[in-house]
Amino acid sequence: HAYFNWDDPLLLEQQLTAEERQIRDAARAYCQQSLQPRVLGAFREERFDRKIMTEMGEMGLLGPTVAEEYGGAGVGHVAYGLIAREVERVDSGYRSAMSVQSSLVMYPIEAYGSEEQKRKYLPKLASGEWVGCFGLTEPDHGSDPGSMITRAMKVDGGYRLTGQKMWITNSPVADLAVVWAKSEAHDGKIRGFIVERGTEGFSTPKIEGKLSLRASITGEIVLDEAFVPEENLLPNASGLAGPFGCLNKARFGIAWGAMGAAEFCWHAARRYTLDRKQFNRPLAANQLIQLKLANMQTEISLGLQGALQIGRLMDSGNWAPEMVSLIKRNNCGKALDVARMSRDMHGGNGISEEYGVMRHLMNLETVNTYEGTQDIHALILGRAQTGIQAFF
Ligand code: TGC
Ligand code: FAD
Repeated sequence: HAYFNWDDPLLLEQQLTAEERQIRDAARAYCQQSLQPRVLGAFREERFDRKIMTEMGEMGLLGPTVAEEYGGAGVGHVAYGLIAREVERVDSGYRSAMSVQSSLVMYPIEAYGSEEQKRKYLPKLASGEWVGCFGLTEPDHGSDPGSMITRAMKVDGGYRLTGQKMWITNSPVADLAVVWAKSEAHDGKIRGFIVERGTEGFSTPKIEGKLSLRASITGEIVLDEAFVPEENLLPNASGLAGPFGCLNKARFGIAWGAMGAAEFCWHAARRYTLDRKQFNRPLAANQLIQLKLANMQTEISLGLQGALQIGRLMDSGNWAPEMVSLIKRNNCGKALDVARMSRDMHGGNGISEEYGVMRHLMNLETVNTYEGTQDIHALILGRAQTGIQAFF
């Protein structure tokens, strides 16, 4: 029989292609060498280093599934997931910056944009020369984005957008925003607009004082009759299916990313309990500790296996959004449990920034909430199996 790898019990490694392993190894090297050393200061000082986007662009980590003719790498969803896992092994905030750019900005431009929009924006976004953000959530409409109040009014040559978006990753440093608004010229349907920095009536105040995702920059988008030319309307998306189409991709990446953060916390707990002695023997010699390590190993292996399966189904075009809800919900919740347990197993040291586990724990609170909360995904799955809508 096969040798049992404690850190790869279900042999994920063997299920990857040579190209996927190569992409993963390059991403891991960059993340460990360049991101890991910076994260402690960034989190402490609530600071996002804009240069990271340029570095990620150089490494080919932005929009990896986007076609090569538009500056992407044209690789599959599993490769994208593997990148998210490596980035989030360092910090969920860095993964946020990456996944917003890839899944929520580049993807909608590629999937719903005109040829001119793709040629104008995608290469700049792929290289990290430009940063993008995605404005769906509003101060009073989070889980229920269909009730948004941001409006687009038709005027000569384009639209005037008015409204406010809240909790927007990357917005204070973004060169462009993909903004979702109800358009009166399109029967009040939700449409996507590309709003460029410098547009009069468009501002992006930073949100300060986050206790989670401090290495990621978050802000508002304020639109005060901001003029958007006709050519910046995304022509091929109408209704909530537009933004949700992007969320499917981002949620899939998050399911992988959360497992990266969980793996960090699991490995840290194993190392720490092997090294630390109490009552004259390693903490890891106790049954209670081994039970916790076994639970971490089990949940992470199953979570990764689920994410891999959905990645393969996405690549073959044989997937449904509910599958993504299942793994986004499960993997975020399990990652949060693993991080909490690891923090506990580190004793007093667990609360210190030096060990990183409390930072992951705090980050995962956001990861469990954004892109559809734990309970919203339960309602999506509940509706799919009962046929009964329980949101309202
Ligand atoms: P519902 O009636 O279910 O659907 C309305 C229309 O949308 C279509 N649709 C989807 N299409 C593609 N993929 C999906 N996953 C879809 N889900 C729904 C649906 O077919 C329908 O189309 P049509 O053509 O018939 O109109 O809509 P609802 O209003 O009842 O929705 C309820 C609910 C809860 C499912 C939904 O609103 C939801 O998922 N809420 C969560 C909101 C959310 O996830 N927000 C995320 C904001 S972005 C973000 O957090 C980025 S953080 C990233 C980072 O920093 O990493
Ligand atoms: P609410 O919708 O008010 O939910 C509050 C609680 O009520 C939750 O527990 C929820 O599960 C529960 N609840 C809601 N409705 C129901 C119901 N029908 N039945 C039972 N329980 C319910 N958004 C963007 O558009 N772009 C971004 O880039 C972005 N980045 C983010 C970055 C950060 C750091 C954070 C914190 C958020 C970000 N978001 C972004 C917003 C995020 O998607 C929302 O916070 C999330 O969708 C939840 O919405 P809400 O905060 O309004 O919570």
